[in-house]
Amino acid sequence: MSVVGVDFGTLNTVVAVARNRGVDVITNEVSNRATPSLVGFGPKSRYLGEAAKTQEISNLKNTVACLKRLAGRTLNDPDVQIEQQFISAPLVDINGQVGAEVSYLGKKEQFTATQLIAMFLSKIKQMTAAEIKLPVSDLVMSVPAWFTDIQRRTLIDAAEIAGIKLLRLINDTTAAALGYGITKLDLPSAEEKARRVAFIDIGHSSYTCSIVEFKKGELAVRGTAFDRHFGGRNFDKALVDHLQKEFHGKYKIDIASNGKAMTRVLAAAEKVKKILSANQQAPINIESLMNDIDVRAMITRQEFEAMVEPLLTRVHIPLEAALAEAGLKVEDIDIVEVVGGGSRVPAVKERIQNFFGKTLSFTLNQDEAIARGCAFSCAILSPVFKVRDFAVQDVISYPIEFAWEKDADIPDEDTSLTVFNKGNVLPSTKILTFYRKQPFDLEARYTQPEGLPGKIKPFIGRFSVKGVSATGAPEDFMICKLKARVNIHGVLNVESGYYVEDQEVEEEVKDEGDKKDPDVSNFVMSKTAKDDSSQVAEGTEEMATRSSKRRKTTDGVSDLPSEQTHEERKQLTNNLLFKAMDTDAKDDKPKTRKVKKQVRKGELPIVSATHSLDPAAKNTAAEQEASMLMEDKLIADTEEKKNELETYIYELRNKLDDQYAELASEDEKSKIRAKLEASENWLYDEGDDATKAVYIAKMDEIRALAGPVVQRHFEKVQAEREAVQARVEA
Ligand code: ATP
Ligand code: K
Ligand code: MG
Repeated sequence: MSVVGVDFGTLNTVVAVARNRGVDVITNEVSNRATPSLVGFGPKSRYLGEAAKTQEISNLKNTVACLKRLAGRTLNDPDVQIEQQFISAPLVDINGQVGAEVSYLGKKEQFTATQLIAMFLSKIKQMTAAEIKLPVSDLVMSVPAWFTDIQRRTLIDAAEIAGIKLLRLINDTTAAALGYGITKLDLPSAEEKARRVAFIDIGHSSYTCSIVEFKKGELAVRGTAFDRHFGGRNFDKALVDHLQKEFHGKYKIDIASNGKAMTRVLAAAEKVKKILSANQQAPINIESLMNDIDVRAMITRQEFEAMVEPLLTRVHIPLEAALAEAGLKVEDIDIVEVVGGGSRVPAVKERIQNFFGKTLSFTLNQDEAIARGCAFSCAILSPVFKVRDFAVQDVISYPIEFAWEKDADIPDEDTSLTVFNKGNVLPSTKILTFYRKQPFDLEARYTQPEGLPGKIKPFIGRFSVKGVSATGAPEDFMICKLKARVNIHGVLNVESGYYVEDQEVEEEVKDEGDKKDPDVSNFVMSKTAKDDSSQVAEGTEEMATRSSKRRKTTDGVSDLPSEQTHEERKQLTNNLLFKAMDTDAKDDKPKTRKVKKQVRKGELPIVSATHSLDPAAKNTAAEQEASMLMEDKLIADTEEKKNELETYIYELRNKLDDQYAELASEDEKSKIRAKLEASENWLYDEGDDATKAVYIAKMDEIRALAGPVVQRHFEKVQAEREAVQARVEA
């Protein structure tokens, strides 16, 4: 069993694994510590990761980049039109989801974003397994904090199609914060003031800032803000726009009219940008860019900074917003940690530094911090690994409301309520109470559609509550309790339902008022004529509360689901521990009193319709992925056998003139030479595209013919070795 963390980036993907000694970033098949997030298609197989990068320039129409930016999107989303500027394969609509049309195995094929991401994750899985020599299943992957429910579900589906068990989708900056906190031994204790760190991640396409508070053994995100269209590629684009004009004037060519030229200039621009991070000027030289024209240019840092000024003026916006959400001021921040390749531009660092008025900290590895944080998260969640306990409390990025139809029996009922607010803790569970006589439906949706990325729709899911009837409860209403949860992936579900009845029970009297579990709060959705909410709080006030994480609760425990996450199990153990300690401390008999309580009477089945793929579609996609993987492997094996044959022919021919020269008759030699020549001609002709079995058979034929000579040579070497041995021993 392995413990793996993946930073799935727009440009590059970094993989870290937890081993006994700590967390290491692994290298891929060409010894790189980051793998291009690319998927390509060819006449015989797919090209994934590094292979896609190698083929990219000659295979533009069949190469798909920026995979994660396509997750959960539709073709007509204006954000997808932006992506098309950076993706050379044509994007298409596939039943309402964006996908790409490519030529694969000699045919036009269309793959959805989910499938394309699954292909890449499958590659990451194989690559990791090959490197650590262990099968890969459990994994934690990072996502931008601004990913919505549909985007997260797309990644979860893709991971499942790739045969990966995703233990958690964790926000990028939260992962970096975890990696930071878990390795620090000097964090403030519970009584001390928390350490406040701003984490800033600027990648290839987006920019996020989170304000995080640390204490020993725990972190809590206080506020997160982002710019979804701010990253290294926007700086590259500014350079390309400049070069396009310059080349048009100087060489009378329009690179925008030529896909290959455009891609080459984009690659050159990225290089220039990187050089300018450490130098005052950088040259560009591209041979035969188009129309046989060689182009050259020189860019100074000053010129570059002028070109990207519109971007630089946006640097402070997410920083301000994150602070505002956290309710803090610049002076409250103790440390500013910066990660992500896009933050290496000196002018960007300068703007951030000016904003905070303090020297930036780079104690984390800028390219690897997020992957490492993911691996730590995986280690904490995985049952097979023991690590120092570290509690992670994140926040919800967009408010979520539930809506339902007015019940004819309850005239004054509201029909919607915001249940999760922006900034609420994540994960978070809320118990919703309904008074109903018949089965009913709930719809969950984002409260503020205008705040969502691009044209993502506010709809999250529809939940049908079954098994409701007019029985038992006061005035024949059934008191229905629904458990709505934004889980550790940041995905919303109505996880379970049950109904309760009011009963009188004997209960112990506590000295101290029990605090409510912050993750589990109760909402009465409907006020009935006979509203019994003696111990169930009204929603609005509770929702605004951000309570401390450590909790002593007795009530919340029964509300936890049967299939608890590892984290919840640990929390539960803590709760039980606290309870035990509380009662142990008292010598005298506990006092009791009679109270009215709601007692759980039975389950209410929930039927959910969400953006997740249905199991049948997921199975089909998984089978398709498995068969493409087999095909790729067969092609790779065939290629390997062909190369072996080629090498064997070459080596045997050399040996015939060298070590075999005196061991074979002229007749033998000419027969073997003839066979080698024929085989070689065959290889470059009809044998260029043969099957694995045919290459193996060819090799066997030559081996059989050369066998006697090889045997003689073997015996000769053996005899010589024995002679040497005899001399040494004499
Ligand atoms: P995202 O987080 O947006 O999904 P990502 O994780 O793939 O993207 P990173 O790997 O963090 O992105 O950063 C890649 C970006 O960093 C690229 O645009 C790259 O050109 C840029 N970059 C890397 N090194 C430098 C440098 N020395 N100077 C300027 N930019 C750099
Ligand atoms: K990355
Ligand atoms: Mg990134």
